[in-house]
Amino acid sequence: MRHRATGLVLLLAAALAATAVPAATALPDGAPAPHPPRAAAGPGTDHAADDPFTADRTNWFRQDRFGMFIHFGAYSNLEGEYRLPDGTTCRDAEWIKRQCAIPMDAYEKQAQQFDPADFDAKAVVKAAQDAGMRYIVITAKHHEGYAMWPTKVNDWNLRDHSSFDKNRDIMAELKKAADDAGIKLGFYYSIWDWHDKDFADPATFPAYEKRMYAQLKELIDRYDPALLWFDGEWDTDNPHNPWTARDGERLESYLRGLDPGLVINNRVGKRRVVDGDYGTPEQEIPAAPVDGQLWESCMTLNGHWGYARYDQDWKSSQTLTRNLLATTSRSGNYLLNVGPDARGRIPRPSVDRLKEMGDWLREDGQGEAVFGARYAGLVEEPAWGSVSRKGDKLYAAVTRWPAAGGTLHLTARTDIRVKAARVLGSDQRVTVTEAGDGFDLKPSGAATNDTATVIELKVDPGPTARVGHGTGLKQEIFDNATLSGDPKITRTDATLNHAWKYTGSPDPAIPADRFSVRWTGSVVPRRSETYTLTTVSDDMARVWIDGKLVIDSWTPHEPKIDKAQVKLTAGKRHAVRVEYAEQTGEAHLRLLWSSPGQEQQIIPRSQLYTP
Ligand code: H79
Repeated sequence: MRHRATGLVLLLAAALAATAVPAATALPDGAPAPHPPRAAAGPGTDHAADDPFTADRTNWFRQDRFGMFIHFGAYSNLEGEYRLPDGTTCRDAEWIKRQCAIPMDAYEKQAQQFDPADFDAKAVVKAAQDAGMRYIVITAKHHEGYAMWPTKVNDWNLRDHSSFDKNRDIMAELKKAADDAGIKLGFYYSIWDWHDKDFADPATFPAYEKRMYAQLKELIDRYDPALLWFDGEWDTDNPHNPWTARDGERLESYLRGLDPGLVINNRVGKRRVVDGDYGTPEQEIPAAPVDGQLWESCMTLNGHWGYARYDQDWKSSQTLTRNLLATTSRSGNYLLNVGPDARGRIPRPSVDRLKEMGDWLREDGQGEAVFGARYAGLVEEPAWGSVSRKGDKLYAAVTRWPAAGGTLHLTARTDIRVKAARVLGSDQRVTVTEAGDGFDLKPSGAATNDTATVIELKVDPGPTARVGHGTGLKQEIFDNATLSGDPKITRTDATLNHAWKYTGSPDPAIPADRFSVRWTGSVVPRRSETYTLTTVSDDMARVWIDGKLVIDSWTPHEPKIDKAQVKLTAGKRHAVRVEYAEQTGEAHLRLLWSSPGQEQQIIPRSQLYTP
């Protein structure tokens, strides 16, 4: 049923496009276009927006590094505690409805009392700014389904179901305050919905999905968010969650049609490397840069996301700042959460810790180690702290300062020279000597603070050849899954950066299933180093460099990452051949590289040459 309905809508969209009527204006008032207005999906569609590692679109996200998460909803009104019929108290935070088995009518009744009159957008933005945070992501709707803006889609929202001032709109207030402060605003939106009666049943799910699209369009139209943070995409019951990767494809493409500038997290789909713009480790920090993806770790300040009156177990600002440094040094972002109380106030212990983080970041320019900085690459991560890189500077944030006369060793991953070294906020000298597999740093004085003392190293990262003038690889496309016979299409492909997903294919003449592609030519690195080649593929891929098979992932698979280490020479043309095959279902192929001196990215067009 559902697919038939989708087909009809597609036909309608095609008819509209054929008569050159802008789809957006032709739709009934308020009805969301179920497909992107710009291009109908189908053979020939490539859903890859760009390379998130290098795109202008994601530039702010890659530089800003530090954001504020805000968990605020009808659950906040309970402040984490619910009195059960037997007189005992059940505790949780944003999951309290589920974990304490609160009946819907009782939950709705308490939400009717919700009056966050003390929510002060300027104070929230100030807390973020004092922390050094550059963006804010607030729960527009959590799993409970309650909308924190005056949605027209239903009455289960802060204006229509609360004791709050009907003339206020906290999202509009926050947007205004954030804009005034130059801070970006994004929205968290849970796909999983415990309140909407149509959600759990696959037969009625399309009706829910239509309302979800309408709500997201409201959020985009009214508040122009920089980012959307989805959640609740996983397979689960109680209630059942029908969300599929196909639903994710449709939603992501709809949203990008509405606003091509959006940054979207990977939970828009099924939290895989091919979904959205970035990965979302939760309550953990990956030990190294994440393969094939930008990423952002979200974490709590105490043990809960939503306000929990009983939880006073706050992390120290020292721990939090070190977490931020570790995250940045692996090219990730840190999204640190606050949970306003029933009146809408951020708890004082949260504000205090955020302020202390900001104080550290502002002190002696230590924020240089974070903002605009990324994975060092040129050196190994030491046990005594973390190292980030910004241009020709390395920032070693030392958490274990050596005793007087002691040294800090750095292992070099490539041939670099240290030209100067200094401690931020101190006149002491840092002596640098080559030692073993790298060099030793010997500071002459004491640590400047207890959180992390930053040594700034000016380095010569070694020779890097100029940007090439390549135009891409030769691409041969076959209308079968086995690279058989003559290619149907032969052309030049600028980059191997493709997300054909379920509906797309390399060309309108190529079906969405059962096709294959071969790319040939040469790749020219800019540095003489050991490169890591990374493919993201579904269904099958293999890669040869200089005639040698280095990635062999020729067994049909779901979206998957494969890697190979290859020694390449700067300026030299290394023969490359990539083969790809799609049988049925989703189709993806990306080819990235990284090296000690080259940050992870899709291999750019300039470094690819046709045979
Ligand atoms: O919004 C925050 C969480 O509510 C949400 N994601 C972050 C950003 C989240 N949803 N699910 N999970 C996190 C993981 C699920 C954990 C569970 Fe449980 C363990 C669900 C049931 C047991 C945590 C503990 C929630 C209730 C009890």
